[in-house]
Amino acid sequence: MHGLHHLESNPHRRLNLLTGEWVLVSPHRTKRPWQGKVEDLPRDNRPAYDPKCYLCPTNSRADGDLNPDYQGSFVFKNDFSALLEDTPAAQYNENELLVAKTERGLCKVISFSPKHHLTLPELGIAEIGKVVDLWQSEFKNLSDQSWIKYIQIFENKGEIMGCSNPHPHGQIWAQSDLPVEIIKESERQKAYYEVHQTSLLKAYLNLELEKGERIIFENDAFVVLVPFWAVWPYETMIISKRPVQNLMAFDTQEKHLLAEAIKVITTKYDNLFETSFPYSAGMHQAPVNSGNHPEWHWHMHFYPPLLRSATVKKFMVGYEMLANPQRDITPEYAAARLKELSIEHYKSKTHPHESPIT
Ligand code: H2U
Ligand code: ZN
Repeated sequence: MHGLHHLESNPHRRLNLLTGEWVLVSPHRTKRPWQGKVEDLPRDNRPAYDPKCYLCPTNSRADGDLNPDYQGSFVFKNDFSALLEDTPAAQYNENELLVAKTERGLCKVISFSPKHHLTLPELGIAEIGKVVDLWQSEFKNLSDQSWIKYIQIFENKGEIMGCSNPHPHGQIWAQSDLPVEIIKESERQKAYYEVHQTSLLKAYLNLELEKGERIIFENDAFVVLVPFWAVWPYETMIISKRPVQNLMAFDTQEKHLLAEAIKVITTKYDNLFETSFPYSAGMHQAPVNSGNHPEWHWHMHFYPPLLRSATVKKFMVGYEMLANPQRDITPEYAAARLKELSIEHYKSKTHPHESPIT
């Protein structure tokens, strides 16, 4: 068996363990790998309170409700929910050619902080911890409703990702069936568990910890790494060291350590191009109200689009739309870059009064 270095400079494919899909890596195209630059973009002078923001305390939302004068985080039902609770069950199938079924669900929005001008990496670990607490209590409330089978907790950050409002916030969608990414990851984890009686991600994590070359950060409960099969240039995952099925299993200490891991990776992301780093991030966890899922191992994905600077993004087009995702810089290279970056936010260095680090 050859070591990875035999592949490293040649075009090769890597297997995504969680989905069974492949990514094409073309490292020979990066003759001069570090082409990153810090752009001199106009400073973001958002106020701490924006009277027109639907997430700021005391303001009104689309449905006419007033937000309370909240501290910490605040959750409400999305006024334009993509899924609705009162959707009746119905199916349509014509000759197995035209197939459809209704989907029941509900969508919530979580404001991470009353402060309009901050983002996750600019919140203190204790404040991020409050967001983790709210994720946990929302997960509990939603999973208490037996018709809900899957709960997706996520954050869409940055205009480039289609995020409508810079006020720090995330979303939760809960639904009566399993979405496609969860179906893929369920099948792969189940197949591994049936053979090995251990979680796929636990085995993968042990190997990564042994190798070390894709590890960005580690504390007693979580590891942040660039997955071997990363598609996005600076894609990462947070994986819990304990193979738990969902975030209800995290105790107070683990919730604090998760907040720390989130703070570290999002701060490093911002520092990479000295910009508020856009991404879609979210947790994957076991389906609910459908029995025990010992194969499922909690993890969080970060999918950031930026490639070379605050404005140069990777496009998933052409060959990637039609055939296969592809990348140039290797996951090992991305991990080395992210690892060496400071965990002190760049803004707090240049504008120490603006960004609390606690
Ligand atoms: P983004 O995270 O993609 O920006 O979405 C924010 C959500 O906030 C979006 O789904 C909802 C939108 O429907 N929203 C409300 O629930 N109430 C409002 O008053 C405006 C926006
Ligand atoms: Zn706001």
